[in-house]
Amino acid sequence: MSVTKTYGMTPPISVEGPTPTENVLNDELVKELKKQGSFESEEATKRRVEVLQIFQQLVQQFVYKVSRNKNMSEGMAKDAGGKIFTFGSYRLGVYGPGSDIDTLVVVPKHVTREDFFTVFDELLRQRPELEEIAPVPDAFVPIIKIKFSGISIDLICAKLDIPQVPLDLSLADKNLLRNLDEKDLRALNGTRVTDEILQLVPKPVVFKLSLRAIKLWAQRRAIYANVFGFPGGVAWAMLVARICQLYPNAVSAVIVAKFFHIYTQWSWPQPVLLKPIEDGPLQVRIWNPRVYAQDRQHRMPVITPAYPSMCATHNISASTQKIIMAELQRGSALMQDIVAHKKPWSDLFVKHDFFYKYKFYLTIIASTRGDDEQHLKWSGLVESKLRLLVQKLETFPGINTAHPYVKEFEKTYEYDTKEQAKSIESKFGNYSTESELQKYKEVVKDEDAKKDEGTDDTEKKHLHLTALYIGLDITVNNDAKKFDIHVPCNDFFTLCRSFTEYSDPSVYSISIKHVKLYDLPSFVYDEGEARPVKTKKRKN
Ligand code: 3AT
Ligand code: MN
Ligand code: MN
Repeated sequence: MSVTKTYGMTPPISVEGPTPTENVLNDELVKELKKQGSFESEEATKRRVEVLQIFQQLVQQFVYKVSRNKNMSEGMAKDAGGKIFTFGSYRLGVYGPGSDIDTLVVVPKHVTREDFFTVFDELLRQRPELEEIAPVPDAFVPIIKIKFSGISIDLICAKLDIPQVPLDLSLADKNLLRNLDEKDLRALNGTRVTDEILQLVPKPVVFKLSLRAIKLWAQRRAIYANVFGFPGGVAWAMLVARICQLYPNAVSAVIVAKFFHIYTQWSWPQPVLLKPIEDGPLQVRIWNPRVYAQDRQHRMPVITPAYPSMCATHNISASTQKIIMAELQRGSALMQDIVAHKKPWSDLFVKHDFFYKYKFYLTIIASTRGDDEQHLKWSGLVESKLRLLVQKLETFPGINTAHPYVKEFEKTYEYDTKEQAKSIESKFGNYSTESELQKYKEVVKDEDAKKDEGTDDTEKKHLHLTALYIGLDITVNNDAKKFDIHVPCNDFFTLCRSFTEYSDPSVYSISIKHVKLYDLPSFVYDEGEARPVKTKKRKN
């Protein structure tokens, strides 16, 4: 069972198998991950497999139906095929109880994306197992989001330039990418990358368990979020995969320890690669810092293995790099004690202290006087631009670090008059004024809310608020008031407002509030979590 083949760009560091102590440590890791709720039950996993079988059949029905509609013979229509692939956490084997199944539907050339949003959509709606459906045909990657038999499923579609898609089709061949449009290429990318990562690790079982541990750690430490300038799921997977290549016979506990050891020592911006970067048949850009100045800006490049190779971590900024490195240091120090059995694994997974850590915070508030969908889009846009504000702030004199938090906080209030809406906006997000918000009715989103909407005859207007946070580590020269960040904030407003659909200030607003540590609102703390305690030492 011992692996001797070389995986990756360099020979392994060690081909040793585990010692008895390492095996014990590994068992303890499994036990801790179970305790933390990382795994779902066997029955639930069986249900996922069954649902995927149903989807494979549905996709064949879909392709058959479209083929027949286009006057193909019975036989040709049957042979046209159609196949599902998965990507995301399900494919990587690191899904938990709440995870969705990210599913790619691959169809032959005569089936269009429009067919996917009409014919396939219709087939889905005929199924009794369907609980929710939300098609988003105009997204960057067009998608149908559904809930089916209690499982969330993201469905995306890719059309290949071949007449038939048989069940044994593999997406590994880069020639399959010829003659495809941008959207099809993007849809295929997720599956091609995850498939290849799994091919490039010596022991997939060891890789999956190690990734589960790293993913849990990164989530707890609030450094898992591509949009906010941290690595996302694919980047963390590749980082773990590279360690697996370097220690092909190690158990997951050892991989996790080496992960921290190696990435604290890494000479960034040296890229993390799982194999040599390949050339290919398309006119597309491949990551290459020697050619592209933009690629030279990447601070901690982690490169996807599937053609066309890209940097999965281009969002990392000076600040987030500093934060990631500090977390890696913390992990590395802890791992020394965990390996020595001086500390338990649970210490590695302790929650972050973001809302205790800084003296000053910026609260970025996106608000909408309108419906859920409008707010979802507006807050999504603001969220996607936040890292640009971080990048401006971190170069601002006096700011050492601008630390974005990885989750948004959302509230919805009922209001009648403009003045009330203004008042809610001004009181929201500060501990000293939050009690004054109690006079407004908070709308709590839940499963039944949607059903009630039609019968709601009060027609109350809704104000949606989303708060995002940036922690500031600043050097203030005795007077905090001299510290004026109006310019970067205004630039950020202008940027968000430059999208004409959000230019109406009576519907969409954006503001930034400075909040001191002790004024942070209650909603940033979990239930039972203590508020930060003032220490008397400080003068102001
Ligand atoms: P979960 O276990 O589902 O929480 P995951 O890693 O599967 O973790 P997602 O389902 O959110 O996470 O995403 C799976 C992949 O889908 C990751 C990325 O390649 C792609 N993806 C997710 N969100 C977007 C997006 N907004 N735009 C483009 N691709 C996306
Ligand atoms: Mn997923
Ligand atoms: Mn998903």
